[in-house]
Amino acid sequence: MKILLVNPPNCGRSIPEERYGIDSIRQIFRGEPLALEVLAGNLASHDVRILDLKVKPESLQPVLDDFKPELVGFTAVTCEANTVVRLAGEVKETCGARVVVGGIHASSDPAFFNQAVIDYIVIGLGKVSFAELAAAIEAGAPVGAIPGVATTMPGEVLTFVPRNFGALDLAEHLPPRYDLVAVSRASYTLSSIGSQLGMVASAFGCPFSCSFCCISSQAGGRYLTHSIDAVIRDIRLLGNIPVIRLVDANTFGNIGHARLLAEAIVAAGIRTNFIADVRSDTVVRHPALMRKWKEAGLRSVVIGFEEIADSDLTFFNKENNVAINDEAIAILHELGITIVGDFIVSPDYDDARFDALEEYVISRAIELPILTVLTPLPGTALYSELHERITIRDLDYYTLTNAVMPTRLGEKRFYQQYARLIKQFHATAKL
Ligand code: B12
Ligand code: SF4
Repeated sequence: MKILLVNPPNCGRSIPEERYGIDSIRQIFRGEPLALEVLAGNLASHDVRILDLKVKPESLQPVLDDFKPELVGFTAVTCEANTVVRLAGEVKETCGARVVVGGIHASSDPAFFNQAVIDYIVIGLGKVSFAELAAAIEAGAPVGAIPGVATTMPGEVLTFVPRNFGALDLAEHLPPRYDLVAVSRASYTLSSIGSQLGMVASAFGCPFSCSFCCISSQAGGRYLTHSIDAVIRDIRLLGNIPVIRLVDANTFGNIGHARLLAEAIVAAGIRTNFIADVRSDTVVRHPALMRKWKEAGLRSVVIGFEEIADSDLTFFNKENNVAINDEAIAILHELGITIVGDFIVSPDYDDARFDALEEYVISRAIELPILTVLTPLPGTALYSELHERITIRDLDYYTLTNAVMPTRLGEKRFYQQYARLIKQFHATAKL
């Protein structure tokens, strides 16, 4: 069967830009569509192509005309959900292919895609369930019994059999099809250091449940790791790439596994720079592990500090505190590992809280601070808690850079302060 896997174009709307002409917040993100490469790895019996609309935004129509796919799969984060529905409509009009949607938004809020232009929704890890779906479609067999796959029924309540995710869902003996995006490879660069960036997955899901986070929907709340051999194989498949982003939400969720992986990278003679996500409490409890990883090439870590007061961290169910965050910063600086620090700016921020955040980030010398606006993403615990306060429900604005709830400061002032901090932090940022 001819299968086209589509990465949607950079999309999402910006309130500060549309209402106040502040155009410095919106960013263009590019990186290889690893989810689609992973899916393609388990579709060997089909004729599969990957189309990255983030690289070539206008190319859907010509590819549909030329390839004439029978099955089209879209991935989508929340701010891409409306765009994917629109593109699915184009697919239906052009070639009538069956359309499947998977990824973060489909997994967190599957009912959103219960629409006429979409045939199936894949919830959570899709490498095996999508292959089962494709096989069933090809054989003309019923798909209703495939766990993790919902058949759309517009106007009715969406039902599906939940999938009990486990190691088999990783099908790790089948590597990602990195070759399918070879034509776009040159554009997968890390703009802050101007070098090529490759992506590798070593773990899925996360054992924690922070209230704002949508990751737990991916593996049904479980934390699964790839075998060491599979990770080393994937790193090698990328060839000579100077920076590798380990895309896992939490690379160090299993300490023993993380230790063995660092040792295996060194033993394999792999020399590259890694960027990976770690929790601050992991750094504090396991500084020796961080040292080992530094030796294995860990250049930067992404840490969700989120907030600068313990009460806010408790509100987010972060199971962490500011003292631990500070200790982790000191350990990482001592090791020479740069820090990409994620902070969440609440719409409740007043001038004093913006100033406090500014003071915190500068005093801790966090190399690359990333500020997002607190956004209750559909499907998260935070959404259930705050959904009555939400005033903007158009998912185009769920880029994590818009306030979808009323701001305490005047709206213009809020975005001016937000843009001011981003500009200031990025002027001195390094990775
Ligand atoms: C790499 C990455 C990117 C890359 C590449 C993404 C791409 N498609 O081009 C880039 C840099 C481009 C990117 C951009 C953005 N990202 Co991003 N990104 C990630 C990251 C770190 C890893 C994703 C990944 O590759 N995982 C590895 C793959 C193998 O796993 P997976 O994606 O979960 O895929 C599996 C299943 O979901 C499923 N599946 C996925 N797609 C499909 C499709 C089909 C058809 C099927 C059947 C199944 C399926 O099967 C896969 C294999 O099992 C995640 C965080 C995380 N750790 O998940 C954030 C994340 C997905 N990003 C996020 C966000 C918000 C963004 C941005 C809006 C920017 C921002 N403010 O951070 C932009 C969106 C672009 C835009 N403006 O339009 C959020 C999404 C939250 C949400 N609900 O919307 C996440 C979760 C991080 C976070 N802050 O919480 N991102
Ligand atoms: S924010 Fe990080 S630690 Fe918390 S649930 Fe999400 S991935 Fe896990």
